[in-house]
Amino acid sequence: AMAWETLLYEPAGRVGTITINRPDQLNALNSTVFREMSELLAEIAVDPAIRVIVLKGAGNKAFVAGADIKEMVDMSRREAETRSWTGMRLYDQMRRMPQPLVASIQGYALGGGMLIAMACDIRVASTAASFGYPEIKLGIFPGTGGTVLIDRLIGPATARAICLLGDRFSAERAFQLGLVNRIAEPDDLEKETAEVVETLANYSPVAMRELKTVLNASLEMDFATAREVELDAYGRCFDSEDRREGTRAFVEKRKPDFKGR
Ligand code: CO8
Repeated sequence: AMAWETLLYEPAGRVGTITINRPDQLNALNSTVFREMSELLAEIAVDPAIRVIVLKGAGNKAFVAGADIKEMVDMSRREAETRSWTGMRLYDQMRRMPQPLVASIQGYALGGGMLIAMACDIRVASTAASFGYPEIKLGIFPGTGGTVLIDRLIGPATARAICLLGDRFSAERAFQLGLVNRIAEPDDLEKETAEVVETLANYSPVAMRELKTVLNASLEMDFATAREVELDAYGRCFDSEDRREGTRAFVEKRKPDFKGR
């Protein structure tokens, strides 16, 4: 296993847990985090043992308090644009991972931190977590695809208010908006995350991968094109041993044992 400067990675059984590990900076995303996340995900993508990825932040205060503002003070426009590309490519890479990603959010998920949570497939949050896009207070806005993505995920009226006002909102509110899929008392976050993870870890990795392909296409393409992607992905999925196992197990009234082929 590699040693990372800003990340911890713990593979255990079918689950790979990534912790963004800059707790004294509230896990702010600096250029090293972006680079290391991308390298680590590239390794996990080709590890067939790992069926689910959990993303969390170190410490109990923050999931991720955003992109690193200290790096931005003297940054040129060119550097900022390059950085935004790097960020967007990371968020795309996360969505394109064959394995589902589950964000486990115990504290602040702000700006680029809310965005990295939204690049995960499922979000579980503690009632102590809080969310928001505070960028407008810095004289910028969520420029790493964040403005466009939130608009797609939760609808334009609320997305606009979140971007323009920049205020923080609770996990309960995030849950109401559909931004968070499940909320838990702080002490139960780990257990509730583990439940979601176990569910995902037992499904067919083939179906999971193909399904994510279609959902990504739907996010990014027009209806007709996305449906063509869907038909293709469904065909590939239907060709799998896992599909035979899943349907057969139903008929035989037993639990399926998916192999990932
Ligand atoms: N960047 C850098 N350092 C940070 C960040 C951050 N986003 N957030 C917190 N820190 C640091 C603080 O500076 C402080 O460090 P130090 O001890 O060196 O002064 C340490 O973390 C602890 O933070 P606080 O003392 O501020 O803790 P509080 O409990 O008082 O406050 C808050 C917690 C409310 C979360 C507060 O830290 C805060 O407002 N943080 C900034 C939140 C924010 O504005 N996030 C958006 C950042 S911009 C962004 O994400 C843009 C995305 C688009 C571009 C992406 C390019 C790839």
